[in-house]
Amino acid sequence: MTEQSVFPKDFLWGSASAAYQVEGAWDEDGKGPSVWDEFVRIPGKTFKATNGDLAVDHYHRYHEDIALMKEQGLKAYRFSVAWTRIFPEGRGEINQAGLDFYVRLVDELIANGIEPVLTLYHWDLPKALQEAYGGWESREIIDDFVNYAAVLFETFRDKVHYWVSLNEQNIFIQMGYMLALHPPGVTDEKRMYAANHIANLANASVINKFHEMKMPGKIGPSFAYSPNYAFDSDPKNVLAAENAEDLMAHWWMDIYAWGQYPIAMFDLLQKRGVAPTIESGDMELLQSAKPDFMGMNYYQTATNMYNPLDGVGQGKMNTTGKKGSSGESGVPGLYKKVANPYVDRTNWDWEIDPMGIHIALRRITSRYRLPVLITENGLGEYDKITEDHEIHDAYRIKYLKDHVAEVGAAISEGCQVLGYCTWSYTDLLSWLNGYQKRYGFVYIDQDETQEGSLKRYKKDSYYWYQRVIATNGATFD
Ligand code: BGP
Repeated sequence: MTEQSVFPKDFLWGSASAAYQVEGAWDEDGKGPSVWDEFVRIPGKTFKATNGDLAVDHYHRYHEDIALMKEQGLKAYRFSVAWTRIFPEGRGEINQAGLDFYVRLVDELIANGIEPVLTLYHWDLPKALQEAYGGWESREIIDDFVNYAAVLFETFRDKVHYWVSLNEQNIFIQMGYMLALHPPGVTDEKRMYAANHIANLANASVINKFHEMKMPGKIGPSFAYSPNYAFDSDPKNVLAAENAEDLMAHWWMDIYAWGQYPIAMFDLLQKRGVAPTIESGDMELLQSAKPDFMGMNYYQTATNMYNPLDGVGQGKMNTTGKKGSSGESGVPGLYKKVANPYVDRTNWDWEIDPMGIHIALRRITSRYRLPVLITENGLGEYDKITEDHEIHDAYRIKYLKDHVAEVGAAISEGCQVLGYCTWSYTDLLSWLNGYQKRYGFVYIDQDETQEGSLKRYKKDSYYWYQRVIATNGATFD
């Protein structure tokens, strides 16, 4: 317990979600299909073939969900807009019924004193754009994305003050174009870097549009940052960690903040023939776009070792919740990710490293001098509900408490942190891990076969966060 809060008065104690993972109503009120609506229907793609058709029915129950937020004292709620509700085909005519849902949602949040944090893109690309021109692989997407964003900017100009442009570009690009675990299910390094470059241009264009429209508020991307450590002080391992930090983190964040690709990695990818094609004007555009903050999703760190040219490549991911079922992975010649002997891990083999969030904040602050909005942090676990409808998630409280303490420490060292959003508010669909991996403060009665009443129950962590918010982080024990 700390006596005095180090958190600024207006600190955004928040929680987050994403449209596809909570809303359901996948084809209601004129919504068009997204690439995820299609992908989940391909056999073997998601855990037990779970999908977001119904999700946790937030589309119809947002009223009740916001009432729970209000009771908890939540200061901010981060959600994403489904592009396909606004433009069922990704472009063309606005679907007013879809836009109206978000107007109601935002109004309800504001009426309850909760700051809306709006994510423009959390992976549910309109299927029509994927089919028309290959989605992120075509520069045509830049105008369509800007046009879609501009509709939201105009609609919510005086209501939404915090905007996230792209959620975890590093994840959706790598999962979509290299690991084939997300749509469009491609494995092609050259295409991955090409699509990523176009996503960079779209991100920069949207940020510029926001500033050109003189929007009263802040905008930034949300990056999934796993700070890289060296396994030990063997210089080979230290260099491996540098490689990993350059290729897995600076590759995106240097572009967001500076409009520059890391020198060594760009050179290497060029020699290997997979670097993105830079057209004239691209770098000028990237350099002109200045985010107002760096959004950071933090879950874990990555520990690295030297990986020879004939070393490990992509390893097995644990999407089943069987601890220890993931394999080593890496990039031959650059680094490989190994288990950190100093930290524990979750049942999905995500390393639990609270000090890592502190290190992440320090690194971003020193390198980019940008404020940070923590847009996600949380623990995915199995939760059990008792007969009295209680959920004793002490492990989640511990996880969050330890992370919040480290955020506080980083603030007291001079990092400017705008807010902290947990992942997630209610339990929700985990893209590849189904409904059994739970993250919320609010338990949803629904098992991994999607059976259940969808009733909401408060977990112990709900009350814990309520106290944290009430004392502005002065008390988190
Ligand atoms: C982030 C995503 C979220 C969420 C979270 C938890 O990468 O932005 O949408 O899913 O991770 O991940 P998972 O559901 O795989 O456990």
